[in-house]
Amino acid sequence: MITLHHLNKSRSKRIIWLLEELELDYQIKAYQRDSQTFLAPAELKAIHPLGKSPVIEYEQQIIAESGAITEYLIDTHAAGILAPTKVTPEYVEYLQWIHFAESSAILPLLLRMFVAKDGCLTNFLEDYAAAETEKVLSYVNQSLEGKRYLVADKLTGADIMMSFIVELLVASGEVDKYPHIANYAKQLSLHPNSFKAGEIEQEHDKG
Ligand SMILES: N[C@@H](CCC(=O)N[C@@H](CS)C(=O)NCC(=O)O)C(=O)O
Repeated sequence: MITLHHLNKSRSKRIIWLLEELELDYQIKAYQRDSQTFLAPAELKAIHPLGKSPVIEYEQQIIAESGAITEYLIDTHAAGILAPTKVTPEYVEYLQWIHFAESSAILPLLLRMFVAKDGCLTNFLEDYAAAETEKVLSYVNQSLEGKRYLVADKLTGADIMMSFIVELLVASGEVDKYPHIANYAKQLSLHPNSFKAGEIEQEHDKG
């Protein structure tokens, strides 16, 4: 049995979707963000020193980082189904998107959110975050032209990882500036296990 340490309104929804997609036996231990700071409660630090979510307990091992959890669970349970065959050009593309989601893509989006939250004048950060956001989103938009999924015309872990980025963009109200991302966002949200993950997330959100 896998235990998912899940924080409300978080990247952990990716892992709910993945676990549902893989039809694995799992339980959710839910945590709520602090209503003022939006940070995770201290209890999560007892699970992993960073005190962040998602974290899974799997066969006596604690695994943090949504990208690592995604790659590992797919490798062990769905290689060739939710990932292209290894040592192929599609597999390289798949890896790039998995890592892109938690590196190049997330950084400018978070910077922009933090700058807006602070509401201060910045010398450099606001323009940098805006320019980088435009750069990464234009790249994603262009990459999705004429496609339903990012890689090999089928759902892979890369789409599950990118779903959080796409949801942030939808929540910001700007998705229509990027028509191919907008179509992709709609398509992913209607995916049965993505929809189910949204319902499960709601059930565990007391915020
Ligand atoms: N790179 C990590 C990021 C984990 C992360 O920052 N999670 C956020 C939720 S989306 C969190 O736990 N924030 C609460 C906090 O930092 O206190 C991953 O992909 O899992």
